[in-house]
Amino acid sequence: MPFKNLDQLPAYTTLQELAKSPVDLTCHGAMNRERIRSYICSNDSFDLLYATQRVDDDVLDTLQQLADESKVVDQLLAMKQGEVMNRIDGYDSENRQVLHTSCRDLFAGSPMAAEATSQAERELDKLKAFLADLDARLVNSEGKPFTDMVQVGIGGSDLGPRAVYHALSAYQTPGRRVHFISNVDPDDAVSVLAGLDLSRTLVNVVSKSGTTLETLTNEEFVRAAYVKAGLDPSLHFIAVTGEGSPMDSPKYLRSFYMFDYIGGRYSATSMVGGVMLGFALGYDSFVDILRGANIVDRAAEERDIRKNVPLLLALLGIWNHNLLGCETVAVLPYSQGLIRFAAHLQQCDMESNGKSITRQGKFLSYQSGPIVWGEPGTNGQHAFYQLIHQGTTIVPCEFIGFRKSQYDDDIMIHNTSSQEKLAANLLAQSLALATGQKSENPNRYFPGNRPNSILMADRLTPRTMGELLAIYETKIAFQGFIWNINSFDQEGVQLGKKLANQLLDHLSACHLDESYSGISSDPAGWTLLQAAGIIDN
Ligand code: G6Q
Repeated sequence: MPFKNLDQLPAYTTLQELAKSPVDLTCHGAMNRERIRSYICSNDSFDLLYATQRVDDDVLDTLQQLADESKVVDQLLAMKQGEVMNRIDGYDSENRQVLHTSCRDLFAGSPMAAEATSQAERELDKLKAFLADLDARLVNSEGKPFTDMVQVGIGGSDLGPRAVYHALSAYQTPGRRVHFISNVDPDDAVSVLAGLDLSRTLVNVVSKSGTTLETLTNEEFVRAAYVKAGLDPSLHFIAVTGEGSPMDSPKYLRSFYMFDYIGGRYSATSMVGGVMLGFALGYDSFVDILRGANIVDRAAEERDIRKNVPLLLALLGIWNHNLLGCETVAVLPYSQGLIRFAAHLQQCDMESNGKSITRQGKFLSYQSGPIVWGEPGTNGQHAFYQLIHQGTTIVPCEFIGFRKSQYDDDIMIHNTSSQEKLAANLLAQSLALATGQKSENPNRYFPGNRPNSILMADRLTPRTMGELLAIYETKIAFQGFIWNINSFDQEGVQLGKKLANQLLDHLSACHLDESYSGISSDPAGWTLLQAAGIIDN
């Protein structure tokens, strides 16, 4: 499929014209009933309310044209059918398929990438058997059931799964808890291990490559704690890794596979998330997450942008970023469960779309991915919302909210529940950002026209969490397709890793030979080690 650059698409020129005078949301009556009620896009559980974006029908029609001209839905279909999308033409690259959607293409009869889905099914069967064993007979050496799991992994092997675990802790199997060690900072491992009864804890080591420094170091750290406690690690340690990786070894109690066509940051619905989430929530809840994700994967095939939530979200993002010139986007969930969701999205979005070259290896002449950040509301309101309302930088906001709480345990104060207070705050922020406030007093003046949208569902459940994950994964992929970049590699993380290894080589040489000096082979690195006081001058 020939890919065009964003600025080669005729619709982009029209959008540039339209962006000179975007709709003014601060005008009296701009946020009218008809606009609010008609600018809603719904897919299954989620409604996207976007009347508070600076778009009108002309802009939306032209964004539709942009979607059609870039063949963005065809590109998604090609991805899901197994085309090699992770590549840069004519240059050495990962050169892989991108098939995270195959992990959840289990419900529609005929999967789009049959071989990948049958591999996912095989791993799911293994997981089901393992969880049944844990319920029935798999116990520790003293015959007691396992109560805790520590997931050791980093990046994609940590952020997505951890975000989902926190989001769904309300549905946790009683008596089971999960903990995470990701950072190579020894304090991370020490503080997590301190509160645990290791004899009743499983350790789930997750690394697709089986070579990641942080993960292998932390695995050894935790193994040493088991040995010190007189426990046999082979009865506690589980692996999730690529088939044939250095971690694909019989030393583990159980091993699960993930495959090279699943990118780390897109792997929460593979066994990377599955083993831990299955342990914490039960097998059926994990399947519900997959079901939710698959519903969105299928809804994303819709070509009408007004009926396709991830596509509309992607296009609104491009409108704000490339046409209105906003540098960042804040993701603001009004749900405490989503406390780690922005952290997951920071990786998923910025590692995917923080690129400067096209899929043909040419430098981009327009902006690619924005800076993504966020925190749950209403806490954020008492922190950084000042800047969002009155600062000199315009920050488009993506609010996420739910009509009902997870625990259904609430309190009425002044005739409203806490959940209603939460929802009212979300809607009020959205409106305030859009309409602003006129005032003679410049200190109390709110400029308004600050674009935002709201993703709203009934309740945060395993299924809606799966939907939310897939909405954002797909939004990110759609944006990458339109920018004509490869959203599925991460070469930008390699240089730092290489230099860290070089510095570690110096430190290790110093431990072996006190007279060692790296000044001639690596003057900058060696001097920096000295300047930072890591080695003596
Ligand atoms: C994600 C990246 C990266 C990766 C970690 C961990 O898309 O590839 O964040 O997930 O570097 O890698 P391993 O799973 O191989 O340890």
